[in-house]
Amino acid sequence: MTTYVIGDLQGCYDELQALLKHIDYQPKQDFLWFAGDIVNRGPKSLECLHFVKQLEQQGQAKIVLGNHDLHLLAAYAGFDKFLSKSDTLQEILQSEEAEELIDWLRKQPLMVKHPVYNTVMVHAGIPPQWSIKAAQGYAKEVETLLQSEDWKNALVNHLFGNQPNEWQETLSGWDRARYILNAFTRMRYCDANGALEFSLKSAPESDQKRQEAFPYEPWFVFSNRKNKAYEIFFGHWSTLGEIDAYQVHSTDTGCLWGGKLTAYALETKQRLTIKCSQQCQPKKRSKKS
Ligand SMILES: [Mn+2]
Repeated sequence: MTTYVIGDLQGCYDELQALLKHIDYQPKQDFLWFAGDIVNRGPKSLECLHFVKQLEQQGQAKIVLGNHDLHLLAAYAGFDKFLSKSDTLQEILQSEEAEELIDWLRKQPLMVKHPVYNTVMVHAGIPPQWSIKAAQGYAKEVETLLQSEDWKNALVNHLFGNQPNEWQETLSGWDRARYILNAFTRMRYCDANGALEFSLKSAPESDQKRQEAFPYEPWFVFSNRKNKAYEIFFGHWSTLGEIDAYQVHSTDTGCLWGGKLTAYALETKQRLTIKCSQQCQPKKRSKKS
């Protein structure tokens, strides 16, 4: 039995099937963790969402919500003004299954913890000042909002936005929820206190770039990080490359952009990848997300 953590699919269904074949996936024995961003930009979001939902409902997979998954929920809830030309969500929104898919999706967690290992998965990251125990509680606060009857109002009117970008335990109401959701699903760079920086997207591949970004650093590099006792798996950062250091593991290896799709085997600590075809790339190649 192997547990594989699979990086951002973003509608790359054929690549997912090729990856599962490559790793000799055994549906009755193996368990899959999906790091979020199941949908959008790629050509087969409906197939990806349907496939992952089915596995999750059969108890063979877990997923965490990514920013693109939340974007789909918002689009369904009537947030049309945020639908852009690069979105490929119409097929889901117009599908007969839409209501069922959306109702399942909004009940998925922001963080998953392994039942045995000290291992967790989130879409983007966990701020340095949060312990894993605290993070679990914060995740639950926002999951409760998304699972409530009033979820459409929460998403459309309150949960999107870049502020506040700094965390204080005393934050309350929608401000508190917004920071929590942004940290779990959108964070790349922050400062030592967890102040989020949203405009930086590239990888800090050189010392010069790191200096330019100061005081912001990739969320996982801070030496005083309070969640280091756990291995953290995350996606979201397609330009970062393969990181297995700092007790974190990146899984978004840019399949959507013609890079690779990753499955990381928890038990053997092996990274398994396939090269992705040009087919999954968005037609009009715009900025990476
Ligand atoms: Mn993402």
